[in-house]
Amino acid sequence: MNNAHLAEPFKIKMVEPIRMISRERREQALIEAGYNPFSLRSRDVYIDLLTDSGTGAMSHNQWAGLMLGDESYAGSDNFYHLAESVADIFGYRYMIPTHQGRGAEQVLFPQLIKPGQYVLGNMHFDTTKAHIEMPGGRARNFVIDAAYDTTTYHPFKGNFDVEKMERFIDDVGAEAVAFILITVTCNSSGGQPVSIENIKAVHACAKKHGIRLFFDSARYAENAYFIQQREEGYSDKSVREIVREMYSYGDGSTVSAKKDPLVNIGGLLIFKDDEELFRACQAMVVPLEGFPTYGGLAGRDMECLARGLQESVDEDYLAYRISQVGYLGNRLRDAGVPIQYPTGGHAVFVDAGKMLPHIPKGQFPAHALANELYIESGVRGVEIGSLLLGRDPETGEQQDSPMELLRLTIPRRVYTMNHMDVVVAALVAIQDRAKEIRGLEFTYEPKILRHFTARLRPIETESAAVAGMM
Ligand code: P70
Repeated sequence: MNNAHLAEPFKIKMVEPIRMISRERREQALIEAGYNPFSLRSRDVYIDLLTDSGTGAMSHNQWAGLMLGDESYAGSDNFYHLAESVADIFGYRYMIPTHQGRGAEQVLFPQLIKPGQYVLGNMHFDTTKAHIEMPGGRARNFVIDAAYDTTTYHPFKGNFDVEKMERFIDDVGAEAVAFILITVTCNSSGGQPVSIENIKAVHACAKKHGIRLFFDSARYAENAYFIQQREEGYSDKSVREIVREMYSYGDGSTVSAKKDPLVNIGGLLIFKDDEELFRACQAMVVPLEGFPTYGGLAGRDMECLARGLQESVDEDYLAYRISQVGYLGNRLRDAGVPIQYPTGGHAVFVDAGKMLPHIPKGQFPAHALANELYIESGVRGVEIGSLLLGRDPETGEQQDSPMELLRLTIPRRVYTMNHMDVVVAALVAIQDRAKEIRGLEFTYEPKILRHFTARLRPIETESAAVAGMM
């Protein structure tokens, strides 16, 4: 059953051509991009696995909704439809649309964080961490140790080590903690789910200390699907019911709608019942994002999102989605390519630290692998490791990344299994000459979120030069 996969629960009505440019042109394109796939033009990419964010295909129902956009500045019909959909899916009363997930972060976080306070999470993702640090907060991760062991199976590698977090709160005092943030699924540990049992334990800990609990929601439906498949007592519950239960333990959530809710742009800031905090955020959304009934989105975008939220919990879709990602992971694993195991919801994470042990962390092995993959096959992946983690904002030292991963992120409803096979063949070919791949150094290093715009070059070493002559 290892390589079994489900057929797509949709048929294709419109196609967008993609093309592969020659190896020579790919090499040239990468040099021009400063050895950073983020700076490649998308027309030079064959299969784009940079992100699952905003890259999904909308359904015909969503496209139809686009035509029903009510572009009134205030009180758009689509806003009210979206609020209904949010209440239906998450069970939350208050909703503010934002242009994307980080829009919600920039509105909410300064309301909650006093300089020097901590925000405790399983693993904070990049823009989230930046938005914690901008108002003077300090991001701390408490994911279980099993998350860092890519070879060993654990059903919920996104779980918190709640005891460790308890000890931390006891040490610093509850008043030094701004809030707790559960990222579902846990992107940085490999799109790994958090169990209901763990969410409950985090909730109990937050309650005991009088600390607010929020979700960072990009892949909540994939998380709920894993709970249904893996957690005792949940196999008979629907994904809808599980999502409702997950959110019943939180006070609110920032949502990147560009992932599970299947839209190309959009975000949400939602609250269960805290009217005061909602009002404070509503006031701030006006200067930062837009009037509270559009928050940076067009009416038509809100309509697509209202519909996408409903589609996100469709179980035929989720079964196919998770099976496609699993298929890529299983085929790579069968071929001996080291990956985070089990595969996550939105991506396969190749363990570049294991695949390229000759490249030190400071020379970004996963980024070197991303570049090699592009040269080999025109496939664009993304580094999730030292380059993304960056420097400690207080000391300026490179932070120690627990893993060096190359993320192969699968856009929703976009590529077929044949595309997955192309990716497998490319990585298998690279594995045979992994020793020749060289590390990288900066020629330009931006101060914040450096991975997006950095420029780099391969390091010339004696052994690399010798390898190059062979
Ligand atoms: C991704 C993108 C965005 C994100 C997220 C979580 C758990 C918030 C946000 C911000 C970012 C990215 C990374 C590498 C390449 C391209 C894009 N994640 N919370 O792909 O949401 O983007 O809507 O502002 O994963 O994982 P938004």
